[in-house]
Amino acid sequence: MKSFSGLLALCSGLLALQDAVASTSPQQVIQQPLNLASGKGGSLIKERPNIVFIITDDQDLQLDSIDYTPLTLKHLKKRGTFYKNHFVTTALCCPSRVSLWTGRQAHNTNVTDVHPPYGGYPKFVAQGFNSNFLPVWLQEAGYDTYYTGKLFNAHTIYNYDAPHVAGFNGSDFLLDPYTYSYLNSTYQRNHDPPVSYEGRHTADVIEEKALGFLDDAISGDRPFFVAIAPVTPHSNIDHQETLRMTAPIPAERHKHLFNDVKVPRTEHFNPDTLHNAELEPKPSGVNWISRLPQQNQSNVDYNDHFYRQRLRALQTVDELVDGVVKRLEESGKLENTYIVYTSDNGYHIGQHRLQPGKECGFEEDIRVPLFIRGPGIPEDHVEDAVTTHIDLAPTLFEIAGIEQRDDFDGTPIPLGKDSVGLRHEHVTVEYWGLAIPEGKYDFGPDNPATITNNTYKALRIIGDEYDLPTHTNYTIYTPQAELTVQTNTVSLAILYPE
Ligand SMILES: *[C@@H]1O[C@H](CO)[C@@H](O)[C@H](O)[C@H]1NC(C)=O
Ligand SMILES: *[C@@H]1O[C@H](CO)[C@@H](O)[C@H](O)[C@H]1NC(C)=O
Ligand SMILES: *[C@@H]1O[C@H](CO)[C@@H](O)[C@H](O)[C@H]1NC(C)=O
Ligand SMILES: *[C@@H]1O[C@H](CO)[C@@H](O)[C@H](O)[C@H]1NC(C)=O
Ligand SMILES: *[C@@H]1O[C@H](CO)[C@@H](O)[C@H](O)[C@H]1NC(C)=O
Ligand SMILES: CC(=O)N[C@H]1CO[C@H](CO)[C@@H](O)[C@@H]1O
Repeated sequence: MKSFSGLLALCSGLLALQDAVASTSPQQVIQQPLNLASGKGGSLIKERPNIVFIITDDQDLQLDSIDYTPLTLKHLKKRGTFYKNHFVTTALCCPSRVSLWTGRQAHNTNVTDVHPPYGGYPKFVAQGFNSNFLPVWLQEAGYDTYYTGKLFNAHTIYNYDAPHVAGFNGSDFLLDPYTYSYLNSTYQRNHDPPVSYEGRHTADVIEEKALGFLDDAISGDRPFFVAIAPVTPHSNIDHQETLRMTAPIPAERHKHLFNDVKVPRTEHFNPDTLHNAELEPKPSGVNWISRLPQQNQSNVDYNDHFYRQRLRALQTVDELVDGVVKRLEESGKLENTYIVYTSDNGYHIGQHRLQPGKECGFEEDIRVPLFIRGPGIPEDHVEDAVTTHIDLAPTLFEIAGIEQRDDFDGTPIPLGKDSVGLRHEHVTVEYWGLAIPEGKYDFGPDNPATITNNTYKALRIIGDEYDLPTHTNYTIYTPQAELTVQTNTVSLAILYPE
């Protein structure tokens, strides 16, 4: 029971923080009103801003991926705001995307996995969200809506019409089991049957589809929402008997790039047991992470290659951003369009000795890029406010001039430089189930490196005077069980007992 008082101190600290957070009612979140076009009746509808939403797959912020995408930096960071403290609430594609498009935490969507029974497209439908998520709401509010790319996992060539995804005027979805096949993607347009794009690079296919929908949207009479969801830089998965997740495959024209680039050797990269100047030996993680073996040189070299393949593959997204901005500019719509750029979750490669992957509560996994450019958004501005994926649907409501919903867990994020809104200082991070090493080492459901019970809840807390927690770990004893509280510069996670 040595840490019991520590537990009390820790818990009361957290409770105090939660109280502080809870006492901030949505009404108190004061925001500078956006300088949106106003008018009467029909003209108001006409002048409402357009939204283009680009969402990449597994793109990190912490491993510096954005530094390698100069066009995105030029168009979105320089001409817009970079939200440097933006987090996902669940570091896994499908739960994160459902939270994003509904504005709710995963414990409230109950879509907590990538496959049924706990997640995937069928679970999204079963939870009633197909008639109750962002595109449906935007359409009801007068927007024309379009989507191309990956929507959710377990959205397949078998279930795409049972039912069709609702809420879009035009859609062309990547479908499993070919979603992550960089050279053999399969798409399904509107209510048509699936079409295979064998032999074409996934990036070229989505660029064509995205610009096509953008043209459709631009030629319409109503304001538009166009979502573009490339699968890049997710691992490549080809449909075959034995599942394998390998490095992404860049387009031919980018294969030669970045030969000397390596995963940033930050403090937590493949650490020795005594990896830092702390006074006592300290594994850089707890629970199963503390038992990971240090990676040997061949493994580190492979992971560096994996990293370069991600950066190379991302070049196509960079080109896509450029193409989208140019098309908007040519049409005269750029000035009245918000462009949002983010990813569904982050990614780690070698930090804490982890093989490439996500699903953990570490900074690499939960921090993702967020850029917003558009009317009233400060240019070349870096925003410190803590923002999360569940805030994005509320933010788009704000942009579109729609009244906030009672079932949103998130709140609109500050969009203007002078926003004085009270912001939350915490992010609720939650996760259920597996942690899967991707890449060629330790992959596979039967490999002991696949962790079946990586379930945790965590609070990541950042305020003006604190950035909690620090490099500490606590072992906590409760009447029920021993809990390990994981703190790793990162997030404070309660890992369920082993
Ligand atoms: C969440 O979904 C799972 C799987 O269908 C189900 O067993 C569970 O009861 C659901 N939880 C809630 C709170 O609805
Ligand atoms: C988009 O769909 C909505 C809802 O069905 C409809 O009202 C609107 O007219 C459609 N827009 C176009 C351009 O067809
Ligand atoms: C490519 O995908 C199609 C299905 O869309 C499939 O029939 C074909 O076998 C795949 N090709 C390869 C090489 O896997
Ligand atoms: C390096 O580590 C990997 C992963 O554990 C292992 O498969 C491989 O055999 C090791 N290579 C050497 C040269 O020790
Ligand atoms: C967690 O999973 C491991 C196997 O990955 C298993 O050995 C262990 O018993 C599990 N612990 C709990 C609490 O389920
Ligand atoms: C899992 C882990 O890292 N546990 C360490 C937490 O810190 C104590 C000392 O304060 C170590 O004894 C544990 O090994």
